[in-house]
Amino acid sequence: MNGAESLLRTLVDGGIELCIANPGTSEMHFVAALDRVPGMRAVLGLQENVVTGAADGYGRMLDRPAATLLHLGPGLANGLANLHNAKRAFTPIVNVIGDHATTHRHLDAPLTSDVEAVAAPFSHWVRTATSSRSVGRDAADAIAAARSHPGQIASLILPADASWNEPGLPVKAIAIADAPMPPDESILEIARRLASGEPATILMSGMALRQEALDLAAAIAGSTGAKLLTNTFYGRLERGGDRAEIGRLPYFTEQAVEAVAEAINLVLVHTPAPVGFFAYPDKPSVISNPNTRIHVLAEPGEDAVGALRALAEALDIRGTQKGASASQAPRPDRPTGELNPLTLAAAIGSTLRENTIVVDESTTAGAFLLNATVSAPCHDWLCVTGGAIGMGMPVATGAALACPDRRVLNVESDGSAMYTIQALWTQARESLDVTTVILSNRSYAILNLELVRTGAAPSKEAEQLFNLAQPDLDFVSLAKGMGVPGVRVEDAESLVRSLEASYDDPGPLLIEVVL
Ligand SMILES: Cc1ncc(C[n+]2csc(CCOP(=O)(O)OP(=O)(O)O)c2C)c(N)n1
Repeated sequence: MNGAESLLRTLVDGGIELCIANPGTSEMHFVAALDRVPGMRAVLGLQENVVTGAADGYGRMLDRPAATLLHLGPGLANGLANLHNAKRAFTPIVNVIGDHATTHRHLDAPLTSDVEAVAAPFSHWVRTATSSRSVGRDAADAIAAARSHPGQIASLILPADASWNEPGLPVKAIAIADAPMPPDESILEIARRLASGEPATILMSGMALRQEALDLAAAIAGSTGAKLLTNTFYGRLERGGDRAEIGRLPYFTEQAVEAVAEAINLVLVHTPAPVGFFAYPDKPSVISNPNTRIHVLAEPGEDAVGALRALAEALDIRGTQKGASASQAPRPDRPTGELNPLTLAAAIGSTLRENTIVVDESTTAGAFLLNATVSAPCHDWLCVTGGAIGMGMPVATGAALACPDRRVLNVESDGSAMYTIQALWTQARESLDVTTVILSNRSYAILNLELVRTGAAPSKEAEQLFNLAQPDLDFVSLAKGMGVPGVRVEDAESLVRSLEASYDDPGPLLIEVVL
């Protein structure tokens, strides 16, 4: 057995069943070994930011890592933006990054670079394998790092000779410890603060946005009068149906400041204290009121459900009633007429089906989506966690690979779509049930807003740089060229019909919504 095979066997033994890959010459022995190792599915992504984004979507849905296969420093560099989003989502991923053979590195051949240095800012764990004998151990350590709490990015650099040399020695999976509980004293202190009746907000993200944690938090909020909010962007929120409703901290600084202004106590669960997404000359960077006391109920690596249960017990709240905190708002009616952000949201809200996974990279045109879907049947909501656009189509692809029995609805603004549009090809090749709704406003619309908000002067150049018309992008043709059927809709009735048709028919479909 060579090093590559031992690496693959170790990955499979560690529960990694999917390798999303964009390989090159230095990864040939890894690719060849795939045939000899049952249990590993390999899926091709046509650019590395598709690969890393798909691994993010997969990990967010299953809470366990996929592997990526990337080609030296440049291949990794292409995938960094979505690795950044994955890191911000606490998604577990094991990157396998091929590199030149150890005997070749000193020659500075064209593809040579400092791969560790490229990986480091976007990884929690980085190691370069040194021999075929130790690569199995390295892989087991990488899996353990990725699966530790909260999920982590582990990057294992694989010199070609560590791959092709023999012997390779597979290593058994390392047991992962449960997430630790936060200290009792801090839970009791938070219970005292919440019981005092002082205005409080509980701000949540990470694993606190899963149903059990949400139900506990809603019971705590209901009994103490605290307000419940998610941070603005999160990896995955379980919502709809009988799940507890939770508001969202707004994106714009002044609205976010307003949302938490009254809190005397701000309780954080799996999220840092909120800060402005950007700095502006005349706006604060810190969102919370300077008089607010900030309490950490559970750090991202700690047990959020356990902490919320302990807090509920300390407050003498016994049990949660299923559905008690679910939204009572009516679902929107099927819209008719002109397509705009409101009718778009109503079309999605009125048709969304049970168990759909929504990947939201809708930017400005999606402003009403969360409200319009709050009373839809149970579904999951995935956001751009790190602000690096171009995540939606890859993450949707990975979520569909993770959950083949669920429909993925990717609501995707047109500018963001163009970063990683080749994800559609993987969706077609793997027959994935992904409905992509392109919000075609032919603009980087948010940048027009931000130009004004930063106080920069509007200019002709800016107008030109934020405008995606001339030529108009033809998304239906782009999709067709990658094997995905597409339809362009120009009124709300057609959008509703196309959404329902896509939910009924297996495989991917792209719907271009002309706004
Ligand atoms: C990787 C990356 N590059 C550039 C940006 C800057 N940026 C933020 S939003 C945006 C345009 C978004 O346009 P679109 O997706 O069409 O949404 P719209 O604003 O029109 O709703 C750009 C270029 C970014 N956030 N991330």
